[in-house]
Amino acid sequence: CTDQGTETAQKGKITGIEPGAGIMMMTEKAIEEYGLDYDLVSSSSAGMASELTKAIQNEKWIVVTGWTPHWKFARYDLKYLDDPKGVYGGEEYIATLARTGLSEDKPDLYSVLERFHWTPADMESVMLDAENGMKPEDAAEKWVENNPETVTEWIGDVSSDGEKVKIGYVLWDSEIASTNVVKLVLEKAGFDVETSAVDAGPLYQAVSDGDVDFTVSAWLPATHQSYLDKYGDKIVVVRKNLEGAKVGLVVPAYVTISSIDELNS
Ligand code: PBE
Repeated sequence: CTDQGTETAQKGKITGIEPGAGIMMMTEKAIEEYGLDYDLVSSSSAGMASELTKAIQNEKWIVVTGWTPHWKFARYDLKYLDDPKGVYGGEEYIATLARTGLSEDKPDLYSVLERFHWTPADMESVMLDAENGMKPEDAAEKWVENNPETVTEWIGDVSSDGEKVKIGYVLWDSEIASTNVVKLVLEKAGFDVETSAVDAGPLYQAVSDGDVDFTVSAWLPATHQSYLDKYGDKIVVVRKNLEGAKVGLVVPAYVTISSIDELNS
């Protein structure tokens, strides 16, 4: 393998993110199903991104757990490795999940959630501003200011006098972006919003226990399938809030292989 980036130091390693992420379980399965001679090393979303940046600066070989929407595709020339065994599923969507009883307890809030949906380009623009140095709240504010009609449509005729709302999420860049936008929109509608960031497992647990009102962070049908299997009977799927998402193994374009089954070659 001398032509695919000359450095082989990172070979044998897949740079991962938080252990509870669906993409980490999928990657363990990919290592097994493709018989890969690789270790999945867990990290954080931010840690994965900085290792990717470092590798690209030195044109080093690297493979990371990646997903779309994500700012990294705007910033770098990257590609997904083909997945002929379909371990990473196909097209994913992001869904809003509510605790049971939310539509009866807080119908105004629930109606906003029934309307909230946006596009990968929307989410990516918030992520990119945050990556370029804006605070996530400010990046969200910029998007809200630039999209007044959409925001007005989501809010509808809802006007709360400070009803308390709890949103759960995970510190994945995509969910930092969406959660900050939804928080701001609900505040515009008069709600008193609290967010809490936890790992994926505890997030599903919190929605099913009713410790949070909702999350906009569910990746389906494949990525979080095991969580939904475990907690789904006490969770309400409100709607898809983004279509056209994807997860998989991602490499810089200068890495010459194109498929997961070439990783051992
Ligand atoms: N992600 C981003 C998450 C969902 C959102 C793809 C890293 C995962 O569970 O894998």
